[in-house]
Amino acid sequence: MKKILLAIGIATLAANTATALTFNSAQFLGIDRDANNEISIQEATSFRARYFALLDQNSNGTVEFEEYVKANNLRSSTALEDSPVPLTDEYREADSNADTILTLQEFQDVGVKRFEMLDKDKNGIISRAEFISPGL
Ligand SMILES: [Ca+2]
Ligand SMILES: [Ca+2]
Ligand SMILES: [Ca+2]
Repeated sequence: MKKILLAIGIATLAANTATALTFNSAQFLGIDRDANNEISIQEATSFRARYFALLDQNSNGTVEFEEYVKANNLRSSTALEDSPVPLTDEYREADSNADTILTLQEFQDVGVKRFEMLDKDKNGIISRAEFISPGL
């Protein structure tokens, strides 16, 4: 079950998989683990940690851009295996020191920023209505 929810979340983040669920509800369900229709900062942080672990394919605690490319299938299947892929906005946003290595800290900083952005009424919780693209 964990794996399935995670897969839904990642597919949604990649935003190129058509599912019956909208972006909003698919990702929301994956993050709201206690299913109370609210996302707490703890749930957001733990979602970001799970997402980071998936991206970190060699489990060395950092996500190099190449890992990110592979995890998100950003290189077209006809491209050469090591052909360059331009940095995505999401990666650039997270890589605050621009060394093309994401640390968990950098990745979580973005999560906190996004959380604060989404939490329009500043009550420390993201409601379904507040949860809009690009989500967390
Ligand atoms: Ca890694
Ligand atoms: Ca970095
Ligand atoms: Ca709120």
